[in-house]
Amino acid sequence: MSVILKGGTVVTHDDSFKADVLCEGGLITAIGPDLETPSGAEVIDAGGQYIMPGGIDPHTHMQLPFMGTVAADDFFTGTVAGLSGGTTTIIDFVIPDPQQSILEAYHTWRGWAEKAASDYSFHVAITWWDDSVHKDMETLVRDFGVNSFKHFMAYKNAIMATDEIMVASFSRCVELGAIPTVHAENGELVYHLQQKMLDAGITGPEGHPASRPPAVEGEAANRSIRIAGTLGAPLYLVHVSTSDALDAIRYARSNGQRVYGECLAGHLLVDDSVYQNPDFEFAAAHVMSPPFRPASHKEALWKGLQSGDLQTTATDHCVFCAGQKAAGKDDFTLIPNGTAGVEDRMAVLWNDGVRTGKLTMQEFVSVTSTHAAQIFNIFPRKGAVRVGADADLVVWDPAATKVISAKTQLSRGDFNIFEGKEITGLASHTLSGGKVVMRQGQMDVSEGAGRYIDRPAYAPYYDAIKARTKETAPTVVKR
Ligand code: URQ
Ligand code: ZN
Ligand code: ZN
Repeated sequence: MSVILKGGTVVTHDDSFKADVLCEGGLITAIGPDLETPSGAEVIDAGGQYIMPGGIDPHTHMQLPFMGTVAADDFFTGTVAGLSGGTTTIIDFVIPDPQQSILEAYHTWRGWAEKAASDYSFHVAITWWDDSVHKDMETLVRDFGVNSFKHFMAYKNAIMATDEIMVASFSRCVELGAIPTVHAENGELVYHLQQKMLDAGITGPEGHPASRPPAVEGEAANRSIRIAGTLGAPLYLVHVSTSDALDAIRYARSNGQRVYGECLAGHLLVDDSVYQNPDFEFAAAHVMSPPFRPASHKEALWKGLQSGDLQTTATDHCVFCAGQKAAGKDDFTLIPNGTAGVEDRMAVLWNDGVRTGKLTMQEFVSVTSTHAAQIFNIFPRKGAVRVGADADLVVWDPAATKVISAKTQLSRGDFNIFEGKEITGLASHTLSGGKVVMRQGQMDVSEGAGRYIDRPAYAPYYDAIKARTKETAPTVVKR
């Protein structure tokens, strides 16, 4: 199957130039002016449009069992939603229960993801610690292409990683050439403030942001950064939502510490006024952690993207419908935490970022695709428009318009945090593995077409392994 994109402008993280792009056998095979069209190839007229690397969303939770229920989008519906908006790879999360083998949990999630319509990979959460976790982390790095381990500093009495766990796990990451990542909220403070709210009779969704003020994120961000710095570990902070956490990241980076920050499309556009809405369903639909913040934090996050102190954008796509959110009708701490976004991330970032002049087109490519590929060590296989890279591409029509609505979304969710937003600039075509999977909004997808993407560890580990066993590092691709 060959596809040729004709007459477009290629936009990468550091360049833009007019060229045709030829895709054969799932890879990009030629880039250049006036390419010849192979017989039988599908021709896409990209005139007046941009050809960019397919989006990478480094933070999703498809069909996550959480807070007594299961997220509504599974690996098929969630990846189809992503493909419709130009996202061609997701990095989801294996989240073992405390005391559960992390290898066993990994294989469970691999089973769930077999139905994915696009490529996918997994961060693995460290929610407990003993010698078996220490050992299994090496197996995951060496044999299964995991190079990132997540630590939830929130969710006390559930999956919260204590300082003890983080010190042990971050140290292990250094040995293995892996990167630790954190959900930075002080879980003890959250728990304490939640109890205070409930004792004061505050049971509605407005109690959610009140129990997780910016300082709760700022403290945890600083603590995790200092732990990583002390241990010589890199660090990736997921869903940075406050200027408090951004300041900690900026300070660390200005001192040469290898710290990365991610922000969510939701936190860039939505503020905490949503929790004051008297309608429970509306306010509860916005309950996610960290919560949406006062507008000043949104502005700080945009500046973080512009300054380069935040490197990636994601969605934390974790969908719960009204019937599931109702579990917290009388107690906000029981509302399943999570919102959607994988479908709209790139469009809202283009509309509010590129069209406003906050981001150049190249910066848009960086924060929606290339930086995630580079940080998680799958560049230039992903996140690039290069000969030899996977043919995961989005053809972007800067003039196309739509109004975002839950009524027309592909996600199984029954709510959209960007409801009613008028957008200019959309994916007109998405290619996944060289196959056109979306044409002008029409999906052409297959369950199970997605592949698991190995993410090799970083050099020091392989040097040690090679020295020990004289074997070469596993190939990056298990096709
Ligand atoms: O904390 C997370 O990232 C997961 C559990 C999704 N839920 C959320 O509110 N962010
Ligand atoms: Zn989180
Ligand atoms: Zn998450």
